[in-house]
Amino acid sequence: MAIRKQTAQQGTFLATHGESIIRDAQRELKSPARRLFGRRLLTLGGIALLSGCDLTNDKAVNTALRRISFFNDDVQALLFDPNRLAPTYPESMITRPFPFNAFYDIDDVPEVDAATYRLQVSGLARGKRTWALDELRALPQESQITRLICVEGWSAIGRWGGVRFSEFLRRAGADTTAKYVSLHCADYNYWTSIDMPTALHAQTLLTLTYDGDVLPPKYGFPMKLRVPTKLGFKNPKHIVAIEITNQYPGGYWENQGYNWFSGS
Ligand SMILES: Nc1nc2c(c(=O)[nH]1)N[C@H]1C(S)=C(S)[C@@H](COP(=O)(O)O)O[C@H]1N2
Ligand SMILES: [Mo]
Repeated sequence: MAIRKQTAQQGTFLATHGESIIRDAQRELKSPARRLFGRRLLTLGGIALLSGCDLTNDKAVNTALRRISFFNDDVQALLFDPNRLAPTYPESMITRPFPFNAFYDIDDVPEVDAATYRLQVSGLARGKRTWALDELRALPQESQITRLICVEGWSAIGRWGGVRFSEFLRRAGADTTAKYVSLHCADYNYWTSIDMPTALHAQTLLTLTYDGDVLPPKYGFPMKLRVPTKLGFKNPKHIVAIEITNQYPGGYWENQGYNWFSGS
């Protein structure tokens, strides 16, 4: 499938597969997974982020969400430019309080024990396989303020800090010519996967903090992969295992009909 191809081919991806993506979106609206989302509007428009429009307020976002549903050529060209950075924002624009979202209620957020926590790396990697939290905290950290866009039709701006995922993968000895990175979570087998160009993207961070403090449980303690070029559901929280692989890994939502690419 075209969505599994590498960065250079992503530019032409939507031009070729736009119709099937629209079909996917229509299927989403009918799928049983849709019901889990309650009455909130599901829109494919989340990927508007990636359009690089200047999404500085909710009105602009909504306009973008509407625009995207038409999938005109301009939007397509913007969306799937792999060199494009997700927009960043000033501190004054952070959404407070930042929303919580998962496929279960906030009361069911998993409690991960920091002392015994280990991140496992498997698959096509020759480096260190098991990482304790302190070892991850000792890696070079950076932070960014970006917008998380949920496929359910809301978005919010937040600040996350952590290790560049490309840096982590390098230290883990990952084979960066592999096609996919899959990410498995502590909460009831949630998982997702991204293509290697996205994993290596400069803004993809393995985050350990939210707004300057240790990432709280609701936002994914001990760690959330922040991928601002992708929809919210491709930003896994509570990651416990990372696999580098050439086999298409799918994901929790992806396997229920969400478009795997879901971003730029
Ligand atoms: N482990 C895990 N990660 C997850 C989810 C989840 O249910 N479990 N939900 C995803 C979805 S749909 C969204 S929109 C964001 C929400 O992140 P937040 O709670 O920090 O706002 O987390 C994503 N990552
Ligand atoms: Mo989401």
